[in-house]
Amino acid sequence: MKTPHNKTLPKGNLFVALRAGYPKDLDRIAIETDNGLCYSWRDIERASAMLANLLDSLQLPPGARIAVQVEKSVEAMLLYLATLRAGYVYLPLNQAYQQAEIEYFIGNAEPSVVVCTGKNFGWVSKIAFKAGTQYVFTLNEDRSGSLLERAAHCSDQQRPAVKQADDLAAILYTSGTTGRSKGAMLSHGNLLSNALVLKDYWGWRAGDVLIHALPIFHVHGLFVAIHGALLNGSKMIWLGKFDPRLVIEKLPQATVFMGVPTLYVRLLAEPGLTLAAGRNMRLFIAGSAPLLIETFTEWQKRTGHTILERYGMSETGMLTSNPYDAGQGARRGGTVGFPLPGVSLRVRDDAGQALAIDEIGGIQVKGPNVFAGYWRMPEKTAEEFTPDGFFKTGDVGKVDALGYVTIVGRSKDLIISGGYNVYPAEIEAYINDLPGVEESAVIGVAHADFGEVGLAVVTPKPGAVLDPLEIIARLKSTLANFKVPKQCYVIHALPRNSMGKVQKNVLRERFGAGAA
Ligand code: MLC
Ligand code: AMP
Repeated sequence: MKTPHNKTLPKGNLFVALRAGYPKDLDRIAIETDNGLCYSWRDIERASAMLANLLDSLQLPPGARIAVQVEKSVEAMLLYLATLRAGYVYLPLNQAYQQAEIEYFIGNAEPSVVVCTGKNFGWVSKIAFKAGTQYVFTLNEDRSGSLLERAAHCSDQQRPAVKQADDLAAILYTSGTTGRSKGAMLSHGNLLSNALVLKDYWGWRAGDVLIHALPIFHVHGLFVAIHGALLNGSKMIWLGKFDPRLVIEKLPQATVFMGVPTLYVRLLAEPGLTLAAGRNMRLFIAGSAPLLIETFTEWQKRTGHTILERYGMSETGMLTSNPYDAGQGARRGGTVGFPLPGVSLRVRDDAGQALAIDEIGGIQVKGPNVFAGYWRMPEKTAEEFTPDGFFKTGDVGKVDALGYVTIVGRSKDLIISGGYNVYPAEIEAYINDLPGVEESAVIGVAHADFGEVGLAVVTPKPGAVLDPLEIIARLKSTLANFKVPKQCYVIHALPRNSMGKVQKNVLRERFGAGAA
């Protein structure tokens, strides 16, 4: 795998670089969980070695994928570290995915190892073995399951695999505009370069403590949060699920918090969020979806802290950030700040021509953090890069005279709901397959809690009678719950323009108010 940034990528195994950040005293607490467990840095070192030795003992082919669909747990994070350590490729999967979704990911990625929960073992192992997977292990939230049982017999000493900057470390599936997910291939160098830049840019320092309240199958929770804490040798207060009251209770013991905007909205709904609660905090970071200016302003009033908003993607890691340091400028609500050091960002019109300051167009990026391409999709990869090597993000925005980037929309037909991406084309394909459905359109509409949610508008085949609640129920039984439209309307015909294209803007005007 060759990227245009080979020469500038930091070298070596990402795990080794993260480990170099651990404190000297390995007996200090690295992770404290919400169910009362404590893990020292030595525990992390030993347990990741044991799991890496287990993977090593399986004699997997080079570049083998380790697909993981489990509940959030420290052990799941250790499995991620072990995969890096053993030199294989980590493939995290949202725990909400159901059979058809998992069948696609496993069929496409052809993992050698699949790790799932004990409760899903029956159907996941069936799919995996059919696709040629050699090993299926289980891992449960309570640390039971065959993975840890097997690893318990392995040595706690392990020499990390030698890795080059371009070697693949992880594949993150991101949904595609045509409805099929694409696996973004991220190398050790991509991930490490981004982690090193963020450590510096966000001023990580001795004594920092991170509240980790995000899922660990996406860039935000898995890479930005975990790499940040490990590289800085910082303790994590580990919450299995986001619970606003628990976060507020833990704030006095922490200094850094990261969340998608919905987390901030839910925290603001708690009377316990006060100046006093946030007194020891150094930094609140938001991203993954647009942060409303009302949330930004309200947060300042209630806590005295200015949220630092940043912007990123699965394919690129973090791209821009508002400044940490007041000397570099103010944190401006409604903007996503400046391109991070090493990231080139430009705005182009549809014909690929450069746009002037404040003019709105497609955001394109280049940098050591930008992925090498989509897994086994060379044509799709080629389409998404410009001839001079910039990645077309699909986000629409502008850069002002001071260099602040603002995202104003998306050219990709994508809904971001509570920080999760939902591609209308995928949901429409499922709806169109339901009996009696002629066609459908899924639109994103504003939502007070999730920022945006999906809403489906469906037309019946001649003579068919459709029940919107039945359609929602059918989708719930097939798709990850966050993808299911929150409402469904049945109408006679979808509005189309003169080219025959469905006018989603007209549907948004007609139905948008209903979901808010
Ligand atoms: C849950 N539901 C959602 C949803 N999450 N629906 C739409 N969008 C979501 N994000 C469903 C539930 O299944 C349930 O459905 C109903 O909505 C209410 O659920 P809830 O109990 O309120 O949800 P909860 O479990 O509290 O989860 C909400 C959440 C979670 C906000 C905590 O969605 C979350 O952790 N989001 C963070 C996602 C994230 O980490 N994104 C980073 C991507 S990385 P029903 O039908 O059962 O009632 C990225 C790059 C970058 O984008 O820049 O960082
Ligand atoms: P994902 O594919 O899950 O990595 O989602 C990446 C997308 O999330 C980006 O392309 C943006 O559309 C969106 N995104 C991430 N951060 C922000 C932000 N701060 N503001 C607006 N959109 C964001």
